[in-house]
Amino acid sequence: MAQAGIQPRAQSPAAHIRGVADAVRRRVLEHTLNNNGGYLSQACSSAEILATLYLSVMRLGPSQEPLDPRPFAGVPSSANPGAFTGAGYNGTKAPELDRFIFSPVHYALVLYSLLIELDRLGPDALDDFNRDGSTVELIGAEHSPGHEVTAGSLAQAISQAGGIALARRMRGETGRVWVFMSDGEFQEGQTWEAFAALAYHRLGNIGIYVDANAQQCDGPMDAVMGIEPLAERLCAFGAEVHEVDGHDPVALAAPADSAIERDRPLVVIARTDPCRGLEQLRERAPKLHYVRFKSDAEFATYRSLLDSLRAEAC
Ligand SMILES: Cc1ncc(C[n+]2csc(CCOP(=O)(O)OP(=O)(O)O)c2C)c(N)n1
Repeated sequence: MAQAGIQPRAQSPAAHIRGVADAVRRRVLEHTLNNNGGYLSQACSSAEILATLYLSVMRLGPSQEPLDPRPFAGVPSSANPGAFTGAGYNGTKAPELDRFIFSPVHYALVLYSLLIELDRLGPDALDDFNRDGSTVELIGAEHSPGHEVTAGSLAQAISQAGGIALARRMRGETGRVWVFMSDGEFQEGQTWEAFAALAYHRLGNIGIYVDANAQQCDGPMDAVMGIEPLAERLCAFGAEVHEVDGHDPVALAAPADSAIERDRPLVVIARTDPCRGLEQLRERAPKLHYVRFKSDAEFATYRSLLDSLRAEAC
């Protein structure tokens, strides 16, 4: 307890982001235990990146959507005026505000968990996860909370984000476009075509954060198809590139300084650990893509790990 007259030291913004990231990991672990599997290693690698984007980098307004997500209202078409996207959870669209484009949508559980920690979603929002008719999809889509585009076929969102950034510049909007990508998406041709277009159009109003966790679905990136030297390749494609520790909120936020005027895309390659915060997961490497616990002993181990992480957080 603080002594009378002595104020407890306020938490630094970086410590707050770290705390939120840890809470996201705990929620995703709990969900994985209760739902026979989950994209858990993606929470380990990306929690600080996404928390830093929401809490430090992006200029977003308050959520416009209900705490309990609305059910699916059909795909957008002229015959379906009721269709909606999940972008309202990132605030209203305004010329001076930023937009967020979430690309590797199998990370959806991580994003939903973050939105819960940030009170943009209610604490029970995961109750409908992966249920028919729910927008809280296992593989997120444009109607899912926090999502603006459908990008289940990886590497498509960067092209859509480029179009949005170009349109915003043509309209004279000052808000920026932020994209979250995974490293597996740099194995795909569309990503490089999109970067060529971003550089050609001198789009300085777009910033891309890459979760470089060195993993993809079939194992380590290098064992499937290596993408290095990623920074040099992106520089050659005309981007301004920074490589940072992807678990350090200060290092993550530094390149995004809004005072810097750019005429080329910004890329932050966040080097991350797919087992960060859950050392036990290393025993499963390299099979980390989708974690499903099998034996009673494994369930017991991870349940007690969750209990100790919760106790540490108190
Ligand atoms: C175009 C396309 N090819 C393949 C897939 C299947 N797929 C889903 S997730 C994934 C892993 C990709 O690795 P990465 O995006 O780096 O994700 P992480 O390993 O960090 O989960 C793949 C290949 C897909 N969704 N889209």
